[in-house]
Amino acid sequence: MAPKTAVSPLDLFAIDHLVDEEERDIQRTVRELVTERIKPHLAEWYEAGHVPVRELAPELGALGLLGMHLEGYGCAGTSATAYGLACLELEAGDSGIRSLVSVQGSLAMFAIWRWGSEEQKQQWLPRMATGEAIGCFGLTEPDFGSNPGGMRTRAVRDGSNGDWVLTGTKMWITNGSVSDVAVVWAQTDEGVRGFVVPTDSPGFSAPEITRKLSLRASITSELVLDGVRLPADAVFPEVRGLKGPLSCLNEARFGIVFGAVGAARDSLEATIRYAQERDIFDKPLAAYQLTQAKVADMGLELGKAMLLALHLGRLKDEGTLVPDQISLGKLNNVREAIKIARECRAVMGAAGITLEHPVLRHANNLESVLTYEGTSEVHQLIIGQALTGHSAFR
Ligand code: TGC
Ligand code: FAD
Repeated sequence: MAPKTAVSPLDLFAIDHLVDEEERDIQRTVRELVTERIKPHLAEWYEAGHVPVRELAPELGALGLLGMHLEGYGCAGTSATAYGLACLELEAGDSGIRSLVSVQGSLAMFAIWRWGSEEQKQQWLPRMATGEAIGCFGLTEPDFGSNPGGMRTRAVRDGSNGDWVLTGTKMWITNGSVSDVAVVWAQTDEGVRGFVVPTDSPGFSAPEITRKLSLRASITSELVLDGVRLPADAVFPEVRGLKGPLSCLNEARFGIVFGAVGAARDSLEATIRYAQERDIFDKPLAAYQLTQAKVADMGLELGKAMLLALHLGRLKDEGTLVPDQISLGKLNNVREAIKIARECRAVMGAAGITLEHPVLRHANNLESVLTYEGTSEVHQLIIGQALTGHSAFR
């Protein structure tokens, strides 16, 4: 019998019906950008361990993708769901490209937008929205990743003008060495506070972290603050304590709930295409029951992940989404995406290990995605606490 035409795994769920026209247009535009501008270079960037952030940022900014779901200051002000769909398409290219956009928009810009003074917003947000200025977000330290409350970076008041002096080291900071501005969280006498640090400040440096085997199309750096002196108004005026940085993580984690679906979708689509073309023992790999059981299970998990992402998007747009629900989404979707990418790699056999196909690149990237923005274990503990009432972090 002649083979039937294959459908894209997400079409099986008729997910298009759940997305409105404006959201679909945004998704289509980002998909085109990724297909035409980004995908042709990914293998090269991944191999080189370098991505031209300075070149890409203005192009991403021109499409309104930087600080996309924020209102005012040159930002596009789209729905949260539209932002999620953009993250999905970016990560269908590469998690590193989605990270570039997440860190700029959901971490650095969101922090300034939500907690900054009017002067800080005016100074940075319009230039960050266009991609002229790049931002990074320094929370993690060498000894404090999952437990950022233990951070050692310290900011103390100094001199009659009320200057701040910052000392410490941040670790694993995306976009660090290419940033114009760093949002840095530091201990003060009044608890954790956030600082807007121009990266040309004396005493600031951002050595790049090299030899990564994951997220190679992304720039990752240390931030070294060696007595960086800042004026009194460099601090976020009101917020104190961990809820400052954690409120920003909610935004970035939300984007990852969608983004992971993109990496999984791209892996599965590439694998189905390959299995249709690859003949083994005289017939296509796709025509074997064992292959079909795998692609059916992957398509099912992919569709469920997408439905979860859309559900959380709708909750966010109606203003009822809570952090525990974001943890459910991040835990499920990244965990399932990495399983899918690894399974796809196995289905492809040896071809799956090369940069000719995206599957091992996605799987390797997802190792970072599983760890950053709260490891799977951290999200299990957040959900466990919500369900049982007991905190098991300590
Ligand atoms: P805990 O005592 O639970 O809370 C301290 C204060 O924070 C409030 N809070 C939140 N506020 C807003 N959103 C949330 N999700 C919040 N979770 C907690 C809480 O109400 C409390 O407020 P207050 O006013 O009473 O002081 O804090 P804890 O020290 O026990 O830590 C909790 C824990 C472990 C869940 C948290 O620290 C955590 O999430 N750890 C993981 C760290 C993490 O995700 N780091 C990410 C760094 S950035 C990054 O990875 C970028 S990757 C690049 C990319 O995104 O693409
Ligand atoms: P650790 O906290 O040392 O955890 C090690 C292991 O212990 C993990 O398996 C963890 O799940 C487990 N664990 C932790 N706590 C518990 C517990 N209570 N019970 C049981 N098990 C536990 N950070 C930023 O601030 N800004 C960035 O831009 C940024 N970009 C990043 C980019 C990349 C590519 C990567 C890999 C990381 C980035 N990070 C960034 C850092 C990231 O957020 C941290 O790596 C993450 O929070 C985990 O911290 P850690 O690596 O120190 O692991």
